[in-house]
Amino acid sequence: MKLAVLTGAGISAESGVPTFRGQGGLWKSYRPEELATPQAFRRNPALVWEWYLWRRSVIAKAEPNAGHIALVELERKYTENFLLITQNVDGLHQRAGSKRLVELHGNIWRVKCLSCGVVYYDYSVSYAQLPPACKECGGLIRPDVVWFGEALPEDALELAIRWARSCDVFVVIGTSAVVYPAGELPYLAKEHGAKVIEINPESTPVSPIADVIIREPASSGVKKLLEVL
Ligand code: BJW
Ligand code: ZN
Repeated sequence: MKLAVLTGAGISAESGVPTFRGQGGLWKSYRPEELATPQAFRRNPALVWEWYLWRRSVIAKAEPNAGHIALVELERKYTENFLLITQNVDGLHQRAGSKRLVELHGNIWRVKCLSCGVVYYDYSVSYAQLPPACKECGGLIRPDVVWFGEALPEDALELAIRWARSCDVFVVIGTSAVVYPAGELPYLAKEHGAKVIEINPESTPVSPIADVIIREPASSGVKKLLEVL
């Protein structure tokens, strides 16, 4: 049996990392759609960096929760028949011990230089000046994440689509599933005959096509999943 799992911000909510939408989804009254865009960065890179540094500082203090850890157990059980597909940029799955994962929206702990193109990990939670400068060439750097209107990393998306099309069970955890193309993966899986399982305390656009719904927070929901899979 082949198992694919798609996660969103909701799996990190119990670690204290705010989700994007719904309660607590706003930062200084900006919506993510106003900050997570190349246009916003061009207009005001310092403001966008301020948001990312605030998020980094929250994530740096957070620990993986029972939901992240139960997914590591699932990976151990299913080995090469398991793939974790995450929209999250926080790195908490890796910190929990997940290895077989693809990041669809990049990683908040990586930066990319707009002048020389270098990509490197950078764990700073503050910089002497904003926006920060590239350590190689002094050019403007940006978070290496995927903003609205930008293409997802080709390899990661291809792999995610391949698994959605070929898995037997597709589990969707803690995502509003409104952001595409990630939000399309559960439908793709369903179309190809997979059973779809949703773990989310709220209903989402995936709920109507789900074969099983666990209306619970991720921490208890994924533990229940472990008992049945
Ligand atoms: C719990 C819980 C608990 C709470 N336990 N659960 C139609 C079709 C296709 C595309 C589009 C379309 N219309 C528009 C588009 C474009 C756009 C898009 O989707 N827009 C929509 C808003 C309509 N998509 C894009 O632009 C994408 N790129 C693209 O399409 O490129 C095309 C292209 C091709 C070739 C060349 C060039 C271009 C890119 C999308 C990038 C999204 N980026 C962000 C920011 C990443 C960096 C960062 O983190 O800052 O990704 S936006 C933000 O949303 C972030 C997330 O990964 C993503 C999804 O959010 P998520 O994870 O679902 O979080 P929430 O907050 O929405 O939901 C949390 C859920 O948790 C809720 O359901 C809660 O109930 C639940 N929850 N507590 C379990 N304890
Ligand atoms: Zn550079």
